[in-house]
Amino acid sequence: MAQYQNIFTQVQVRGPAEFGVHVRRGWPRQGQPFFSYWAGKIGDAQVGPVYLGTLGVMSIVSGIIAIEIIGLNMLASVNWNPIEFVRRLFWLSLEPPDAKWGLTIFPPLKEGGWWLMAGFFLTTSILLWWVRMYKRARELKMGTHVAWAFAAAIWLFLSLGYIRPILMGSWSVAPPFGIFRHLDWTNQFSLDHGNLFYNPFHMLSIAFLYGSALLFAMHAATILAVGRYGGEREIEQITDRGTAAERAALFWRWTMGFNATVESIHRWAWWFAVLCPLCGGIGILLTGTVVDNWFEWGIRHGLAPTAYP
Ligand code: 07D
Ligand code: 07D
Repeated sequence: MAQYQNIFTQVQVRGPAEFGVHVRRGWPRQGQPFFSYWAGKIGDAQVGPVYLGTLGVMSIVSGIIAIEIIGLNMLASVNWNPIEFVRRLFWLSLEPPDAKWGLTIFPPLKEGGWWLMAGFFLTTSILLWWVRMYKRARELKMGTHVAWAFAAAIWLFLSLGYIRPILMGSWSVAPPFGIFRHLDWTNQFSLDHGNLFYNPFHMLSIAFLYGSALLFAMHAATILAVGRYGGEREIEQITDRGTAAERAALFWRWTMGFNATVESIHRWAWWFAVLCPLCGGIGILLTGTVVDNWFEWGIRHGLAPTAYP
């Protein structure tokens, strides 16, 4: 029995390397494929070839420039001492321009200019990666669901670092590039605007975040639980009786009266995941622009208590 409770892939089928369909346009795929036993434990044992393409290369180069700017600024902040850099990496940060610079595009480099430049290259990198995902999906004649889900995350990213600062008239309100510093920023954001918990879009975002984890757990556990009947081979499972898919559906119908279908569960998951940053971005854009203090807003709308007993 215990063998069915495992979380690692047990069987690795090894054939000749698979090259996939012919690439109609663009670059040839790069790299000789090889097989990795450990990759096979968590996914496909075949690694590569990979499609790099112009967009991929441009995105990676932009990303490297962004990381380079952030890293070198951090290194400069510890007097170019590599040991201090490693020791204090989590606490180091590249900060946005001061409020006095407003939306200036070229503030002095050491007063936020580097932050703007890093932000530009990071954003370029992320947007190019989005186009790459879209185009790769189209090339394989797939839907573009992955790209649109990624777009929802990009929406939150742009709301935080680009759109809201523009609406507020200052880059200074944008997040810094730093591991722990961006947590301080997140905390300060909530304090500055009177407790983000009373922002209904933060509430919705949290509900979809928690919901995503719940759906992911339910779906993953269900499929693993019918693994002994070939549950992961979804296609031949859909129509036949007595299959893993039917058992999985019956399990939920018997436990809670309702069951998703093999298809609909993925729509549930997609929407929950997408709505988390989508609602989040709306909540962020409303903060400081339409609503300055969410606690006071909450009192006005009967959400927050006027006095604690
Ligand atoms: C597991 C997929 C892999 C991705 C990983 C992240 C980098 C950053 C740093 C160059 C789930 C790779 C990290 C490339 C390198 C430098 C300086 C995704 C998985 C492993 N955060 N945040 C983290 C980012 C914001 C918040 C961790 C990015 C907002 C809180 C990591 C962004 C706010 C906590 C990180 C971003 C916010 C974190 C783990 C961009 C409000 C944590 C992320 C571009 C939404 C947690 C120390 C993770 C932590 C954490 C990255 C934005 C809040 C460093 C890239 C401004 C409260 N954030 N974050 O696993 O441990 O994501 O922090 O918008 O507690 Mg953050
Ligand atoms: C950051 C989207 C951008 C990421 C992109 C990825 C790379 C790396 C690397 C491949 C995450 C780019 C990737 C560059 C590539 C590799 C290796 C998505 C991002 C494009 N909150 N809060 C949320 C909770 C509080 C605050 C969302 C919980 C406090 C702020 C989420 C609690 C205060 C913001 C959420 C809690 C506060 C948020 C984020 C509990 C602080 C936001 C959703 C239990 C004291 C953000 C409307 C997400 C938002 C956000 C959860 C508490 C502040 C649901 C559970 C009250 C300022 N919070 N929060 O998907 O949207 O993020 O708010 O206490 O901006 Mg919060």
